[in-house]
Amino acid sequence: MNSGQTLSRFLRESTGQNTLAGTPLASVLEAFSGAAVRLSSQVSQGRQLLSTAATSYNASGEAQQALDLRANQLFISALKESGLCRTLASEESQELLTLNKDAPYLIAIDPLDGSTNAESNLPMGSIFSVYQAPAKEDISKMPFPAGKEQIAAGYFLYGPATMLVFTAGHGVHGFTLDRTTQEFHLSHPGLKIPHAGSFYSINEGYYSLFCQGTKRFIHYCQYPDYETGRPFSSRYSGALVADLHRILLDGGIFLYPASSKYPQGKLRLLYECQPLALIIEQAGGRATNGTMRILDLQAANQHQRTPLLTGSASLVTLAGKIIHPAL
Ligand code: AHM
Ligand code: MG
Repeated sequence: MNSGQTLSRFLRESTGQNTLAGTPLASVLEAFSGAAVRLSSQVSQGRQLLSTAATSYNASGEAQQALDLRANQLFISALKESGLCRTLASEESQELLTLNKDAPYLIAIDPLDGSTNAESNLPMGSIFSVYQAPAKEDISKMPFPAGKEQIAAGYFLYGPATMLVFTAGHGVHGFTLDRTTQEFHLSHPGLKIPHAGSFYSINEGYYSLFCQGTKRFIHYCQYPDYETGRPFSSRYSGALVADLHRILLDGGIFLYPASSKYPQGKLRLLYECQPLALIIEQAGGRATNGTMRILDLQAANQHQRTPLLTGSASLVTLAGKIIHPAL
């Protein structure tokens, strides 16, 4: 894999171990990247800073901003045009959508993650997940299988630069958007998360709402210890994609645990936690809900929430033991 190679070339020309090139899955990734390039340029135009009023509410009861709806539309039309997405689950659509009858893939997306950052001009992201559609689908049931059945997953990070990080089950690759050419270039081939790390990422404002186990783990992160490099540094941006990206590159742990405000956690299993769990596992890390592997879970409905602990393998294992010592 050539560092600097463009995404279009990577998706169209087979070289070495790249078995993705020219496949229908590569066309889905092209559709995602086309929509994300458009979204990235809209985010950088700054219209969200001029008018931020919420226009409606999504299935989780959260305010939708114009940018959330725009992002949803961009991904839906790109996927529809690809002809490859049978069923779409989106954070911003109440119900499952059928885009192309008999198409080969089921797709789940969070079109604009961390959109409350929009009005502060802070990072945001988009998350996606791809499954093979079953031969026959019982439309009365949730068609999405357990997270470990994902055939690809990725995220776009709209930060100072726009990045795509994805896996199609053979390692994790990071591409960076060159704004002048509007092309993604391979900047982070074969990403691996450090086995340990010194960042922890959690909304500590909810401290009093956490269970004793989560409070114990926060104390662990804060307690000085030369050997493990503690106290760890705390980082929390309010955009999962941005926080997780730092953890992927530098090591550490991201937690969005259960609290008395969100007894099931806040993040959604299907289109936030499972795609990110696949990326983190492919990079050598771990992702659990505290006791169970995220990729072993199957969403009972598309907006189901789950607690999430993810990042460096050693820290996620330790956090599970500290938070749930009896298990
Ligand atoms: P969103 O997809 O509606 O933006 O919600 C998910 C976001 C995550 O990006 C972030 O980690 C979390 O919500 C922040 O929530 P909180 O403000 O409760 O910490
Ligand atoms: Mg989100």
